[in-house]
Amino acid sequence: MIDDLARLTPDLATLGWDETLDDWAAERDDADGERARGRIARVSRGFSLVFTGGDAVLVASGSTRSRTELVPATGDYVIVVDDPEDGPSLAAIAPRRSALTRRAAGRVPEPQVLASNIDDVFVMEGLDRDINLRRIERQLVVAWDSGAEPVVVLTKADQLDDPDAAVDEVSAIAPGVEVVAISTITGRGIDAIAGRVAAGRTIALMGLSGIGKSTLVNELTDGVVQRTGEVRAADQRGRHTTVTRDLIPIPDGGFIIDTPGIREIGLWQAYRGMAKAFPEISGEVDSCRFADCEHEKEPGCAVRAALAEGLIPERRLEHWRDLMAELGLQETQLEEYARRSESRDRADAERRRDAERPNKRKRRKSGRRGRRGR
Ligand SMILES: Nc1nc2c(ncn2[C@@H]2O[C@H](COP(=O)(O)OP(=O)(O)O)[C@@H](O)[C@H]2O)c(=O)[nH]1
Ligand SMILES: [Mg+2]
Ligand SMILES: [Zn+2]
Repeated sequence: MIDDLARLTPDLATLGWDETLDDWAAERDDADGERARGRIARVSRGFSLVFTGGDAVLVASGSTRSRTELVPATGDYVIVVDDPEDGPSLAAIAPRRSALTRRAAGRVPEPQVLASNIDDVFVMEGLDRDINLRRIERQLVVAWDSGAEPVVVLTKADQLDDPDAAVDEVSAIAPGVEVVAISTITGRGIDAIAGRVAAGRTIALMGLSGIGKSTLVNELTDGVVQRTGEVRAADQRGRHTTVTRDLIPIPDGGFIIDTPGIREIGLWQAYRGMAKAFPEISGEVDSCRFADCEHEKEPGCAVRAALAEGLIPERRLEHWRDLMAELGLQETQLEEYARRSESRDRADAERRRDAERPNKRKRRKSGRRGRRGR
C-alpha cells in the first residue's frame, strides 16, 4: 500500500508550489548540499514521504516532538537536502497558510499539526449510527481554527429513509457551514464533493474511523491509491485501515488528505475556531457589561439576555462553556509547564556557573548540600 503513494509523481505546480514559495526557497539556497523542493505526502512514525516533482523521497523525521525542531505535517511545503553520507533530510518548512491542529495526545500540553496548507476541511459523521452533535461541533471548532473552510459531510446516506432531516438537524448547529449528505453506494452528493476538489485545492478529512473517509477517497481518485481493502471473499485478506496521514492526488487536480480516525480530538488554543463555530454566542460576549463576564450571574450579561430571548439554544451555551473551560484549563497547564521549565533552565544555568567557578563552590559546607539532596 505504501508504494501506491510513493509511485505517484505530481509536478511542483500541481502540488501548489507558487511564486511566493519560490521566493521563500530562494532565500535558503545558499546552504550546502543538493536541494529539492517538495510537499510532504505522508507523515508516519519516524519518517516522512515527500513529493518533489520527480521521484518521491523518504526523509527521517518525527511526527510530534523532535529534537531537530522541524516537525513536518502532511501538506507542508519543504526543502529537502540530500547529504551524500546521511541521506535526505528536511532543511526547512515553509510558513503554513492554514493548519489543522489538535492538542497532541499525552499529558504535556503541546500542539500537533495534522494537515497543512488546506483549503477545506470535511468534518465527517456517519448516518449509520446516532448523530453526535457535540462531536460535530468540536470538530467544527478545530476545522474553523485551521483557517480553512469547514464542510460537514454526512456519510452513508443510504442508511436513512430521510437524510434531509439529518442535514437540517446538523445545519442548525453549524451556522455558515455547508452540510452535505453523501452515499458512495447511491452516488448521492458525490458531485457536490467532487466540485470542491478542484485543481490547486487541498482538502483534509476528519472524523471517526469507519465512517467512510477512505471509501470517499477511492471514489474521488478512481482507486489510484487503494485506501480501503474490500475484504476479498475468497481469502479474507486485503483489508486496509488507514494509519498514516496521506496527501492523495485527485486525477483532475487537487489533493485530499486522508487521516486515521481520531476518537476524541483535543482543542489547541482554538479561540478563533470557537468564535466562528459559535457565532451566536461570540457575537454577544463583547456586549456584556463586564469584560471578564463569566455569563453566570453578572448584571448586564448579553449572553444570558440572548439565552432568555431564545436566540441562543441552551445546549449550545452549555457546550460552548465546556469547550471554553477546556481551553482555560490548557492555559493553566501551559503556565505551569512554562514555570517548571523556567526553574529547570535556572537550575541548569546555576550548575553551569558553578562548574565555571569551582573554587567558590568548594568553600560551601558539604552538609548543606547533603540536606538538599542531589
Ligand atoms: N452503506 C454505506 N457504507 C459505506 C459507505 N461508505 C463507506 N461505507 C463502508 O463503511 C466502512 C468503513 O469505510 P472506510 O472508508 O474504511 O472508513 P474510514 O475508516 O473512515 O476510512 C466500509 O465497510 C465501507 O464499505 C456508504 O456510503 N454507504
Ligand atoms: Mg480510512
Ligand atoms: Zn456575559
